[in-house]
Parts: sequence; C-alpha cells; structure tokens
Amino acid sequence: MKAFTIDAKPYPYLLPDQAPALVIIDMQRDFVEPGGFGAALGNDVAPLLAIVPAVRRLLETCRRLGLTIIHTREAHRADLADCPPAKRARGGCKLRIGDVGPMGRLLIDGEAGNAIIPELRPLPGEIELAKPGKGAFYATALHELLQARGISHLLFAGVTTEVCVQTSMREANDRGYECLLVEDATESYFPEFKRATLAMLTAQGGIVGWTATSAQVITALEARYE
Ligand code: TIU
Repeated sequence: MKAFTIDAKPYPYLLPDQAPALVIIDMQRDFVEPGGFGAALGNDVAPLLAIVPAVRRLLETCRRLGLTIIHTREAHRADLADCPPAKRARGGCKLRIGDVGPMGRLLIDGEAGNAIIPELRPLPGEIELAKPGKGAFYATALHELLQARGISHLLFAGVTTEVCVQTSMREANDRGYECLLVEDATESYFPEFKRATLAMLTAQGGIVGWTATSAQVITALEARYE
C-alpha cells in the first residue's frame, strides 16, 4: 500500500490510519485584535490577523474530512484563582490579566475579548478548551481527550508561534505525539522569533517535530482521508 506523507521539513511526515487532530491555538480576539491582551503587552497585532485566511482554509479542509478539531483559548477564571500572581504581575503593564479593557476583562473566560475570532468560531462537535497556561496540556483534559480518540498525530496552527504554540508542541512531543506545525497558519509578534522557532523545532532531525505549508498539508490530507 502507498505510504501517504506530507511533504514536510525535515523529512516527510507519515499520515497514519487514524487521522491527526487539528489543534488551533488561541486564535482569540485577545491576541489578534487591537485592544486585547496582546496589544496591552505592547505588541502590534496586525501580523497575526494576516494568517486568518490560511488557518480558515486548513480548518475547512479538516472539517470536510471529518478530523478531530480542537480550539484553545488562553483564559482564566473570573476570580483569577487559576492565574498565578507571578503571571499577572509579569511585564508591569498598565493593563494586566483581569483588568477591564476595550473588549472586557483581559484574558478572562467568557469576556468578549476572550472569544475566538468570528472567522474561526468553533462549530458544534468541535472541542473548545480554555487553558490557564501557555501550553495546551497544562491543567486541561487535552491528553485524555486525544487518548480517548486514539489520536497520535497533531497538526498545530495559531498564535503566537514561540509562546503558546511552541510550548504546546513541546508538551505534546513529550507525551509521545507526532507533531507538525503549519508554517503559514502560525504567527508571532516578532518575525525573527517565528523564523527561529520553525528552525529549532525541525533541527536535529526534527527534535520537536515537523513543519509544512498549509498547501502541502491540505494536499496530503485530501489524498489520504478524502
Ligand atoms: N505574548 C505572546 O506572545 N503570547 C501569549 O501570551 N499567549 C499565546 O501565545 N497564546
């Protein structure tokens, strides 16, 4: 039988019988729109909005092919019980996690700014996970949800490349998942950090995993699971 692979770096990524899950990290208004947490940290959010069409194409393909889809949000409880004081204090910004910004309380579950952007809003049946950390496995049920579905391969997209995406991919790698980051479906506030992250994940024979473009991923997924 033909082996189906994604043309990826540093070498082809083998697609298993049990399709990978798509994990979209933190495409929430807090990071992608002006007036959110990302902007409060002093960042220009415009580069992050630019990846939305690529993430959307990937999401639509995975939906059509029936893949498991996971959307995460970096979110804290309204009472901040799950936000370490050190995380809240970090950066010494005027607006901190839990403070009221133009889109409601920053990084608080249920606030307007915490919602996933409308273009990528989860559909019924897709998993939406609030996560209190940078990594998607920390203090969430993600590992158990994936294990229950027999999923061993993860395709990552979302923001930001070197913070929540990279942390989540490293957590997944340590738990035994075969991880691929979709290059044009992830972005950083710092272009040089994105470049460095893609390079370090795939260096040393794919020490953390693989990267490929959304076009390469979509072509291979359609060939394998259509
Ligand atoms: N600041 C930054 O680059 N990222 C975060 O704080 N969270 C995520 O990456 N989602």
